[in-house]
Amino acid sequence: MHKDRILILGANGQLGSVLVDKLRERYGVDHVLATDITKPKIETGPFKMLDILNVDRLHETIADYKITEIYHLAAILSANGEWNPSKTWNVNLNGLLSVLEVAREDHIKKVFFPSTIAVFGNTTPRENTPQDCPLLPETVYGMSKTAGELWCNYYHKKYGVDVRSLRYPGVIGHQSMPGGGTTDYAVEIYHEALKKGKYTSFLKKDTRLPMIYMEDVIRATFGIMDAEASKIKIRNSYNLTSMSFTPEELAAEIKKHIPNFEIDYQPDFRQAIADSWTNSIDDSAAREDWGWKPTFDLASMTKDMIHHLKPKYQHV
Ligand code: AKB
Repeated sequence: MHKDRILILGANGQLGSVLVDKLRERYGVDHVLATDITKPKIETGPFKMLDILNVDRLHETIADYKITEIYHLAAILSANGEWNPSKTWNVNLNGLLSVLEVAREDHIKKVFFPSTIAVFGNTTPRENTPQDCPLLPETVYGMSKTAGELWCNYYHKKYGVDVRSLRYPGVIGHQSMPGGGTTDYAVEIYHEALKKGKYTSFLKKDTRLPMIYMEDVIRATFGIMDAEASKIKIRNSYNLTSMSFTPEELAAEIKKHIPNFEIDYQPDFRQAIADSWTNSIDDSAAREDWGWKPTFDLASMTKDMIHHLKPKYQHV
């Protein structure tokens, strides 16, 4: 049995709900404590209601469950974040600061912090975006993650906290729905294609964004967390990618499986957010430092998504 005991903050989200089960497969059900501010739809092991801004409860939880590693996933995403900027800053940035401080005081062995392509902005090179580049994010979510990356670097350099981070592109998976992001269209489209045979995209047909399949995101997250500390040379956050496509290209791939599928386009406020992000990412630092390599492309992801989602909508 594994000695490590894992705490997941923000366990009910798109990634958290999948990561909880993957971590339980690796560490044992009772070694992974899932937490969030609301109850999960399905409990697959220990769960506790926990607000990341409540530092005393965080300390208590770590002591009670003898926690050794933290995955801090709680955040308000790019689109939802724009409805309440100060709340988004508070949850995303002050939440991270409480986690880092608690990790330092309680001698947590490793912390995972997801960053995002939302740290990029209009001054960032748009193609093959380098690891080190100008960051002038346009959303509060992006601002909070950019500042968060700097705080991770600071806590590592100053206090030796072993915090590791990835700049996630848009995440696509059949297991869960995203909540309030700009890349959400790339998950919704599969559900609507199978349910109704048509989808209205809130991004223009030629908006190219970096994306990754859930299986690869889990592999990347375990890849960086399993690596020897000496291999993690970047302590703000690693660029990460797998593929880049537009809504039109994604629709064309779906049409190969659902020939009658139709898409139309009604861009909303999320278009400006997407336009401020980059088209493709250079993740060679992650590949060189700790061996990152994606396995899914647009075609294999689409095949797998449809294979998993089809039974759900068969009788609709
Ligand atoms: C969002 O669209 O806000 C997220 C992200 C790219 O971080 N999926």
